[in-house]
Amino acid sequence: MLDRTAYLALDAESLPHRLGGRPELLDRLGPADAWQVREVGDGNLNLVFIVEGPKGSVVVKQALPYARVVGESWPMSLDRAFFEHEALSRLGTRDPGRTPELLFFDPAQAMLAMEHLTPHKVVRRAFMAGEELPLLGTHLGLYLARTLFRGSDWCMPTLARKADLALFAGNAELAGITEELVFSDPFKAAPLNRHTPGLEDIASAFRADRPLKLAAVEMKARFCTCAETLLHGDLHTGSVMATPTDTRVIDAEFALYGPMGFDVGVCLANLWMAAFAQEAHRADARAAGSYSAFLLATAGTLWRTFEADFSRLWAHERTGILGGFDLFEAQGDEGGATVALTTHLTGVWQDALGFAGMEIIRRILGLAHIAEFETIADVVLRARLERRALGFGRHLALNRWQIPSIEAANLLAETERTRP
Ligand code: SR1
Ligand code: MG
Repeated sequence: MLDRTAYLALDAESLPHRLGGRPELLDRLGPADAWQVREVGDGNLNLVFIVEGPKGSVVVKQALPYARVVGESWPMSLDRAFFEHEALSRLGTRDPGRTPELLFFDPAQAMLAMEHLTPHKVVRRAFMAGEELPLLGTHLGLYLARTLFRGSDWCMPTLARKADLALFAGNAELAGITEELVFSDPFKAAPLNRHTPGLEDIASAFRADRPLKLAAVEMKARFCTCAETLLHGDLHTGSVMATPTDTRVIDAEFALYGPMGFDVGVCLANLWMAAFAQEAHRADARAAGSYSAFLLATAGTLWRTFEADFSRLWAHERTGILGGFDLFEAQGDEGGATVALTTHLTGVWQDALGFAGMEIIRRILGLAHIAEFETIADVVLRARLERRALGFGRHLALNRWQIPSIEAANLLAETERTRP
């Protein structure tokens, strides 16, 4: 058990004194007495500091012993910083260059120092500002294919995969948060739930909606029992930073072994929700339509890139215990390997739609909302846009076996988004 008696939350004033002896920081920043520090964390859990010195800048992230979004009444293990470090190390190896460079990890202080991504913006903020990120869909599709494939039994040596499965099973507290907040709370009168005034009828209808609750139970069962690969575990657009030419994935403290479709579905859901919110963020309907078209095109590129790169990896890196080269290619049956790939990708797609539906519903009726909707001051407009998104989320969850393609899903999103 790690001794955390010396743990002390950082603040901007004490940071240079406390970290000024770290060679990794002095190399990057220059002398500590010239450091400028600001706390910039706007997530639900942690402290995040940008530290600037004469030579450069870094980010220092520290876990708090409680959930920042709720306060000290919700104690939370500091071990999540350990799992974030372990996960980012692995994800960065599986898709090199797509995560920030890690500088040091201090387990006793639950603290991680990393590259300061600049001029990158949190993608959710870029979406609200109407900035187009032309490579985002390609980069995220590649990231998803490489991390999900290379963390699974299709690729990894099975002993290493089983050891990782056991390691990340220790992140049970954060897995439990997802299990409750995503798959259970929105479908019952949970104390932490909140919603925009005007959505009482649909919130109540969802709590009484047996097919939807059955879909939630099915998706929760997939999440809890299908330990297929190492997931980021919280891949919404606040966990991605980008410029027009670069994309980085951050904030991996929810990492766990789970179904591939979870990361894909959460990511797609956040692109779709950004489209549903556009009417409130652009000058007119035409501008909203045009930016939504970019968001849906990004979703399309993401999925098609994921499929293509996953298929490439399937052909060349199927070295794990599930590989099956001996059953197919080694016996001249390339077609059999292709059928296995298609079956697998169909499963990932259907899971992704189900998880996307859950993510949309929980971001509107559960505890943790998204800035695209939350910043809409006109609550009548906000409720109208959220209601459309809820209808779409429900449709995805209930019809995940009937939506054949990303183009079909995007068409549904656009139809719901423009519903009178
Ligand atoms: C108490 S944590 C609430 C949410 O914030 C994180 O980013 C996850 O999405 C979690 O569900
Ligand atoms: Mg986060």
